[in-house]
Parts: sequence; structure tokens; C-alpha cells
Amino acid sequence: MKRVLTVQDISCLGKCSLTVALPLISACGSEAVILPTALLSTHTMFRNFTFKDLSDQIRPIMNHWKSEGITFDAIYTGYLGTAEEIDLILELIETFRTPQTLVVVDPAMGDNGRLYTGFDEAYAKKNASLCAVGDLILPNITEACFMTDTEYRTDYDETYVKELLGKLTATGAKTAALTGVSLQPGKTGVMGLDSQRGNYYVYQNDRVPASYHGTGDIFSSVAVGAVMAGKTWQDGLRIAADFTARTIQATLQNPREPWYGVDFETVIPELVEMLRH
Ligand code: PXL
Repeated sequence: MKRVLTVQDISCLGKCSLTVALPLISACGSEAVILPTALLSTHTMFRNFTFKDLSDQIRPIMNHWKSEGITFDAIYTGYLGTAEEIDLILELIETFRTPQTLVVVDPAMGDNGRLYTGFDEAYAKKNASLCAVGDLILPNITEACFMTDTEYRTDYDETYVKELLGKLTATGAKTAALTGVSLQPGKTGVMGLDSQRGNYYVYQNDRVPASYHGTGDIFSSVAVGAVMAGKTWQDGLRIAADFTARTIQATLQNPREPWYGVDFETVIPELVEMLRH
């Protein structure tokens, strides 16, 4: 069985970061090892959330794993917390990376042209240095713009997306994929670039007219899980896009839909099926 280390915060309630990564990586058939970077009562879209930085735990945990000879098939990072913490995560990647390890970075820090509460430009730049060591990086357009000093646009064409992908891979990331990319009216999806082979991949779904928190984490968790299940990065992105779209549809059908996250749980059987083909 593949072993995936996922490094991100744990928002006790909120259907994001570790509370989605754990079940989804497991559903994809890999062992999920967690390294929580911060403990929050909820995600940061709630008011008055609590936040406890867990940075001081990273080195002791890392040292223990090292002494036990633990290895990982993938290291997947998401929402982290502070710029200092990113330095620790870079050290962790350097310590545990082997030529076989897939390093996946989702620089979760913003959306819709804005950074989330608590983040600034310096944090965005620090995330860019983390993306530089990634085998596969999964920013949305907002995050990519902050990391590459590009103007954020809502009306754009394929040239703009290719320019962003070019800038992202120029920093060192091997494969970059942008999420939330809409190349036709009524569609949304993903566009990626494998910088070593120079090939692009575009996948578009019908846009579901709703936007929810945590869907980026769902997308990234499934992409990692699918690649660990033996899929190519392109198939991983396609499955992640299809699954994410289905979670939004399922949520819209729930008369008691939670505003703070999607009903991904009910769609897990479909994910297992998607991975069979
Ligand atoms: O879904 C990304 C995310 C993860 N973790 C926390 C967040 C967010 C988005 O706002 O607040 C704590």
C-alpha cells in the first residue's frame, strides 16, 4: 500500500484540509499519515475562530519518524499557516524525499483574487518557494497570480493560463496545474503543464452554479490519491475535477446543505468507482 504524508492544518469543523484529506486519501486506497500544522476550531471563513500554531511539533515529529526509518511515497502539503512554518516543511521535504517520492504542493492561501484572512504577500512568496520544489503543484488562479506577480483577471483566455503555467514551472516545479480554469462560458476545470515534456492538459466540466469552501482541498486530495492509485497526472486531474463537481452537485441537492463545506461523503462510492476504470 502507498503511504501518503499530508501536511496541513486541522480545522475541527469546516470540511477542509485534514478532515477531507484523510477520508479521501483512504478512499483512494492509500495510507494517510498526517502532520497537522495548526489547530483551528473552524476554517477561517467563520468569525472568531481559534488558532493554535503547531510549528514547534514539526521537528520532533520529523526526528522521530527519521529514527524509525519511515518513508513516504508522496508528501502532499496544503494550507500551512505561517512563513516560518514553510521553512520547516522545506526541511521536511528535503529529509524524506527520495527519487521515488512524489511531492505535491497545494499552496492553499486564497481565492477570488484575495488571500485568506491572516496571509500577506510575504506568505504568498514563501509558498512560491515551496512550489519550486514540487513535482506537482495545484494552485488556483488567485494563488498563482500572488506567487508570480501576475495581474489577477476574471476574463482571460488560454494564453493567460499558459503564461501563468509557464511562470509557475519556471520557478522549478515539474508539473503545474491550475484549478478553477474556465476556458469557455459555462465550463470550469483544470489546465496543466508538464514542463519536462512540454505537454499541456486541459479538462473542462460544466460549471455548477455554486462555490463552496474546501473544494480545492478535495480536488488536491483526490488528485494525489488517484496518482498513488496508479493513474497518470492527467487522469488524476480529470478524476479530481469530476469528483469535485459531483460533490458540489450533491450539496445542492441537500435541503440542509452546510454553507461551510460540501457533502463529499455521499459521493465517496462514486470516487471508488472512478478509480476502477
Ligand atoms: O480550504 C482551505 C483552507 C484550509 N484550512 C483553513 C482555511 C482554509 C480556507 O479558508 O481557512 C484553516
